[in-house]
Amino acid sequence: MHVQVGIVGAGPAGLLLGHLLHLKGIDSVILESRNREYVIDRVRAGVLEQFTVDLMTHVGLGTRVHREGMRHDSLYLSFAGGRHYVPLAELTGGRAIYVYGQNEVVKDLVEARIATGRPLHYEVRNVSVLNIDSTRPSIRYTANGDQEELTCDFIAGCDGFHGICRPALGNLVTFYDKTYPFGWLGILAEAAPSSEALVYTYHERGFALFSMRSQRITRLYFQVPPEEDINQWPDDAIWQEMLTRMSTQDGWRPNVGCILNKNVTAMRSFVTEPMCAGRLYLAGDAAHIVPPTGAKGLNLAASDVLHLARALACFYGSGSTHLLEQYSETALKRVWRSQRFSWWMTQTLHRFPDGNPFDHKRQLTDLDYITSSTAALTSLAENYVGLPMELAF
Ligand code: RFL
Ligand code: PHB
Repeated sequence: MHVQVGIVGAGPAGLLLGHLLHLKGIDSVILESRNREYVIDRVRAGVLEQFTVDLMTHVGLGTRVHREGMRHDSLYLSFAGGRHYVPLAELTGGRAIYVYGQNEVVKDLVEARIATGRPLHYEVRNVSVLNIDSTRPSIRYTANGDQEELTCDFIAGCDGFHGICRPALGNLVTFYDKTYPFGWLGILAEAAPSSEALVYTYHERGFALFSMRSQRITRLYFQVPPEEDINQWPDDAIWQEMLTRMSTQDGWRPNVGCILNKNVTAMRSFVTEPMCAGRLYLAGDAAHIVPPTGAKGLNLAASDVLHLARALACFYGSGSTHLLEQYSETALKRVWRSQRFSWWMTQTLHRFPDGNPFDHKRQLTDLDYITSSTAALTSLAENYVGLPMELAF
């Protein structure tokens, strides 16, 4: 079997790419190693940039995010016991962020894919990519016990950080990597959000974050050692730590409720350069990882696939490969901007195990400066809501 674009991975990157290509009349097959419920149920991103919501709207996927998503025009930075208001929209000419879970994004994308009738295969095994340096690369895999080979004009590696596509790029790529000496313990709790905006906290016991998923579900995180065993954290101990780090002098604290889900995530910054070799193009977490402090990972997956869809549409429309040749450089500009911001948020808001009292004072001073300078606050706000991007493709 042959297809124009073979897509490995049905996370946000792979599904959105398939949708954009469909709108341009370009054929694709999406291959996913997990089952549909697993991909939808994974608790991951919660914050979408203005650009991502604009893109979803532009390509006909905006109905639910506008109806059920929560638009946030502001956030709080909390430190030294006080909450400081950051008016995101006011500082950025009306741009905002949206709280809309990755689960909901994936549901919307799966529904759109099914409506197109184009192939989306779950639970494929033993996936490998071959002949990427030729004009007929292929994907080999097993489905229902049968070995299959799909030849393609192009392959899109959208298979996340632990996928098989990045290793297939060979040794002509450079990896830029940074791991952090902490992770996040995250919970979903059945509790109404007690703040209308997200609260990012720097506390002497470490970072904490107040977020939400809906009017009745709160999403909370705090910094722990990277290898922390979640079983060492009974629910009562989690709430005690959350309340210790988050409660502020004005009496604000998160509402406590039944914990529905809890896990620990490691943190790293990682970039692959270039994001392609031959006819294999990476997009999303397959190419780069950001620590979640900047809320950028899914948004970068969206900007990557917009660039890639534009380049492939140009190729099929005019035969020109010039946008494909520029894909990596174009995508990496935004990737590095988001990397810098995510690293900056991470190092400003976390306690480092080797940090000393000087570092603590410096971080507090940094936060005090940011929240008292309109220039500094504007810089934070424009990076947090994300840079504008041309939507036409
Ligand atoms: P995904 O979502 O990992 O999807 C890759 C898919 O590929 C499949 N796969 C394979 N399929 C076929 N063959 C193989 N050999 C395969 N190997 C793997 C996988 O099963 C999977 O379905 O990558 P994608 O599409 O690039 O999307 C990236 C986002 O998932 C990720 O960046 C975000 O979740 C990051 N993130 C956040 N991003 C935001 O923009 N805003 C946020 O608020 C935000 N919060 C977060 C986050 C990530 C977090 N964790 C858990 C890392 C909060 C957290 C805690
Ligand atoms: C979330 O709601 O899961 C969330 C919010 C902000 C972040 C990361 C995750 O920076």
